[in-house]
Amino acid sequence: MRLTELRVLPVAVPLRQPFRSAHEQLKMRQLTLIYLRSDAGFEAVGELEAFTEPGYSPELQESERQALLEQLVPVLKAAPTVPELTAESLWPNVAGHRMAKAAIELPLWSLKAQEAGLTLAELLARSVGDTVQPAIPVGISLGVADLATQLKRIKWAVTAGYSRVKLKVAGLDDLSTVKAVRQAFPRLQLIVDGNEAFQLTDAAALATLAAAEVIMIEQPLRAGDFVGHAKLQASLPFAICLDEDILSVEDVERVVRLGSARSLNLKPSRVGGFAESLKILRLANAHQLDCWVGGMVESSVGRYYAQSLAQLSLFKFPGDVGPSEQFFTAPLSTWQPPLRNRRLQLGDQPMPKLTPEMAARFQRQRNLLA
Ligand code: OSB
Ligand code: MG
Repeated sequence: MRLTELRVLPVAVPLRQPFRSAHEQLKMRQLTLIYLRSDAGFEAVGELEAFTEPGYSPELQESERQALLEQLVPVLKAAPTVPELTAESLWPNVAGHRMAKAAIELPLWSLKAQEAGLTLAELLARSVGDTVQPAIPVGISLGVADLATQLKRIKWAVTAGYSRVKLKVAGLDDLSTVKAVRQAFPRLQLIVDGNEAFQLTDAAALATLAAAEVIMIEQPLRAGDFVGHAKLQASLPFAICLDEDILSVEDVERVVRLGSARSLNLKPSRVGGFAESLKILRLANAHQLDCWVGGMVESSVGRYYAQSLAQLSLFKFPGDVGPSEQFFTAPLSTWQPPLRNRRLQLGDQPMPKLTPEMAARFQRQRNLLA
């Protein structure tokens, strides 16, 4: 496959309501869309999913856009024939910048799927010898809020067809909210996301969440603290799931060796693309680490990639991959799989196309491969 066009379009999309985590409060989602065209005339759009605040990751929308424009695109321009579809083989001499690499690597997989006459999910499944689920149960991630707000949101989410709820917490004070939610919803599949807000000395307080029958807690401690997470996991009766900590398959090897977690939140853009995601999925599966697909408050463009990955049968637990309308009113693409009969219906969705307005904005951008 040879690339003939690459165009870049920064956008800012307002959120319906602010999304709060222990890291930040998100009101406006800045994204950079990447348009690719191959010599066979196929088109795909990717999305740079870095944030503008440095809490979740040191990779920022501006720094990664710069890395993409100044480091990644020149390499593609010099050698536009795409070799093996891994960030490693595409940019062997560029360290880090995983979200920038993923913004190009993911749509390259979409181009390859189109060339092969497959859906993206089918191509991903073939690469690991797995099958595709045409419809999947999905979860929803709810930002930090008071009890009354969470109860209202959960009622809406259950009615809308979500199968599992993730409550974000920003500290010990929010644990009582989780327990009260359990009282109101005795049968809800419930998980908690700490986004690094806790310390090892909070272990006993966190263990009280067992009474609320939470299935897992995501990233309770600071990223990098694999040893601390192993100690905490040994003292908790429910699973730890790592998110911020997992940037590569080597991080998962460390989790296996130390026992830092029993579950992984897998985000293709955080780990630098699908090739690394599939390596992680294989390793996690070999070691009974329960892997599920996370979200990055993506537009429908980014959700297409996360949802296609989540279609693999290897994923057993509902991901944060519901419709992007949860966050945004104005869609950027035609990719809008409906949540019906408590399943996201992905089986009969045609490849996403940009809305005419977005397509027109792209055509005015320079072709960086010309
Ligand atoms: O910690 O999983 C997280 C959003 C932004 C940054 C980090 C996280 C999240 C979410 C949202 O939880 C998940 C989604 O996009 O639905
Ligand atoms: Mg998380």
